[in-house]
Amino acid sequence: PKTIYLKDYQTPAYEFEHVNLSFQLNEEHTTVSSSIDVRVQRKKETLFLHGDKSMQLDAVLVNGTQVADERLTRTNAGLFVSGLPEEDFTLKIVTTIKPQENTALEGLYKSSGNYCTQCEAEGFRRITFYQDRPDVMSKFTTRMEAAKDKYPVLLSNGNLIDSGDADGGRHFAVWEDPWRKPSYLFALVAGNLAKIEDSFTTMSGKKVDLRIYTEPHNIDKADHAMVSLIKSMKWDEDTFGLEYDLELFNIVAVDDFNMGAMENKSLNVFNSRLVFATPKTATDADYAAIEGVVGHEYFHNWTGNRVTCRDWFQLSLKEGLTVYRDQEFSSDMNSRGVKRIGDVSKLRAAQFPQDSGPMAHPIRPEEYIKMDNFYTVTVYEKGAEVVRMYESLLGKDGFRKGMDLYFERHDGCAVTTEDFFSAMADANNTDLSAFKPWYQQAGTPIVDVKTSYDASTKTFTLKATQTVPATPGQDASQKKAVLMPIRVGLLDKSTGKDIEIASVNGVAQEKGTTTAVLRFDQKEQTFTFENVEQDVVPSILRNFSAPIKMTTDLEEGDLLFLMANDSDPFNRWEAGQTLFRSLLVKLIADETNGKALEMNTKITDALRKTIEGAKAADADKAFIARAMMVPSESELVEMLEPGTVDPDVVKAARKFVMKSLAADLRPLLEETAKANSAPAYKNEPADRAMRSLKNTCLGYLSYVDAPEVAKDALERYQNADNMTDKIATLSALSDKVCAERETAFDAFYQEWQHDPLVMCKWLSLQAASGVPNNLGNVKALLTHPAFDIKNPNKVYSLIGGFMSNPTTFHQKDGQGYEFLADVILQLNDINQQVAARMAGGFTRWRKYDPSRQALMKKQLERIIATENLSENVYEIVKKSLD
Ligand code: HT7
Ligand code: ZN
Repeated sequence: PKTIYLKDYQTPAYEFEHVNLSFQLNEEHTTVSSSIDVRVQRKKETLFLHGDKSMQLDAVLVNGTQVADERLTRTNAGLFVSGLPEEDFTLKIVTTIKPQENTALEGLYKSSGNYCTQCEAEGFRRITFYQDRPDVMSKFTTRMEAAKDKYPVLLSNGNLIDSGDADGGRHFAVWEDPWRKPSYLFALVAGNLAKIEDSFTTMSGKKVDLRIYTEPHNIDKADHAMVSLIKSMKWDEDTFGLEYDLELFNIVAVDDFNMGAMENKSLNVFNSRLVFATPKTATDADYAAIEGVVGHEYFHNWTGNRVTCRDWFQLSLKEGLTVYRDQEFSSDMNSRGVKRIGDVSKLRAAQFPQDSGPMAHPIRPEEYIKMDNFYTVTVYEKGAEVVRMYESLLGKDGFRKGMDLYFERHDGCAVTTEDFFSAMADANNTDLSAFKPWYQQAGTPIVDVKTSYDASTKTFTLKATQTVPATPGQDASQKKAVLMPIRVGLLDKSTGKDIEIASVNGVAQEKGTTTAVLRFDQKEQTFTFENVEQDVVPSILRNFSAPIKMTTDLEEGDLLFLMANDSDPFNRWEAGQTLFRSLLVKLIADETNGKALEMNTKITDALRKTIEGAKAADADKAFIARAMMVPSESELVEMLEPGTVDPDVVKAARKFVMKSLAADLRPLLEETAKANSAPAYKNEPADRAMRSLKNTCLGYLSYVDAPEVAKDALERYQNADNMTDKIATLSALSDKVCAERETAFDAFYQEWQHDPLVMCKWLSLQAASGVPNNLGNVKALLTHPAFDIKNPNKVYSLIGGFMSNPTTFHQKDGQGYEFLADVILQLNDINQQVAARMAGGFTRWRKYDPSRQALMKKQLERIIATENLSENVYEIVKKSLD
């Protein structure tokens, strides 16, 4: 496999001005004709057109004349065309493809009998031969023709300019997109679809028609997505002054989709999982995810489509920025603090492990074999954190100025992360050069902070050091100190209130400042807060102002104090998490050394106070539910030394904490669950918060060893009137070996067997279960009618759920590993993107104890030795073994 390097980037020698596409969609094959107006930028160069080997090349014509065979060279990757005219010319290409046989779900394929496309990153080259690279931007006109009865709806990007009947019971539609775009934003849909419609009037008074298409039997599930779309359009105008630029915006939901959704210009294609929602079929978390992703794809219209990426190394330019935008949107629509806690939890559970493993890469990677493998939590989530740091450093207004300049300079262009960086710096007239390593260095910076108060000088001092660990291809000595904002507040020890911060290092702060933003850009740096009248407890890294691992000299008492008093919701939560983490790391060591485990009762008491807070009239119940959550096993694994992790020990330690808390707080948990059990479902913020709190209490109570617990959970399951509560009760039962578990899971199956998305929940709950011999259950589910290996959602639910279940996947005899390798090899021939995602289950093999390491390595070696391994899987496995 060939590695692509950022350093090899070259501008295209030929520009594609306009592309006329024509699709003849037939059951046996599809014919694609493209006619391209080519502009010569550099004469005499050979033109390379990307093109997958699965396509049949029927004809290549230049200015209407067939190109001689000796001027065409076809390879596995595409077609070289030489001897081209030195003046602008027309290139015509005809190909034949078979979408009905496409199981990779890239390019043109069929889902539930309907045609749809997925072109990002490199799917367009499976449709026709083309310069399939984001810096080639063209105006597209698309004509499609298909059988009218089977495919009554024909859609593409832009505006419908013509339509009508054709011979043989067929019909056609012609779409014209007035905006130049790269091929990855092209989309086509043809099928039997129903729609809901609404409209939005933009800030300059233009009416936009909004349509969501689904298969007819699901059309009653799209209303929440439509409301989310309208909210997104309004939010982008209010927050960034960004208005929609066409008269039509379409969303199409499809069942078979490799990722979440795709921002094709004016024709977003969505995984149906991120469109369909009714209270009976979707959880509160699903509703929130739909709102966030509908927003995300809509926001791409400016950050991604109007301003796009020069090359795929720049992916974070659009993805990091758009994730930041969707996070802000969701924060404005819901509770900001709770949203931030959720986002940071995700970063810690998924991105931090990636950043310290064999797949670690900077948010702007420098090389790849398959671009698909770089749609990662690093590019997306860490990328969003990097954007958030500009906002922290420059302030909200400064950030907005940077965004305005970015659009002013680059609208209609394909640009780089460097261009974004320059817009931010130039708009604010500030030197941000120390910020650049965020784009170049992989690895999570480690920051240590020591604090002290000097009563005689009335100064509070914070000494910080930063290091970035070694990552593949970058040793620690190469890593530079990087500029990061550290938000700090100081709490009066006697009142627990924030004090006003007068000045730091001699620089006066704005009047009324209670959170200072420190610019930390040296390996070692001291920050002195002046005029601090009394000793304080510092609240450091408020709102998680930088994506780092921080240690401090704060003691247990300080953390308990912050947990009770901090005005910053993130740090109030974080103080509790820090206490839980240090307790759990100690318990893991004790369990490893055969010592008896002991609960820290101060933590129990603090948690009791937190839960009791729910009785207050103004209680933030969604926050309390979050604060009750004990760090996940994957977060704990990350804290342990490489080569030492025994997942059974981690699980035992965590279970001990859950059981102790459940036993000690049982009456309070029961009382809180009862007080927050609403008589009937409502989809309002206060009701969602109550459900979250109630279900967190029930989650704890499921750790109580008493027969009435399972009985109560089953009863609650039977009485639940919404999916959030159904899933909460099922998961409370899922680790138990009891008749109630079987009854509830069977009832769920009977009720929902015909709804594939609900069946995904049923599969993932079982895959995540801790019951004995769960591997046997997972293997049996592979042949269950509810499972379908060709459907990514089903694979992510069952196999993804199994991979993140430590007891089942890491079972000591290695059978879990062998099973995953079998599935990866099966998927390798069906869907390479999904196969590579599953191979990610092995990347952290060096974290585990020697015997598990050997067993996982054996499977990685088995996979890499397999013939016909896709580049996608090869890259992940090779990098894991290196
Ligand atoms: N920009 C979209 C990326 C995407 C994708 C990438 C590779 C393979 C399949 C895919 N489907 C969608 C999604 C987004 O970030 O908005
Ligand atoms: Zn995106």
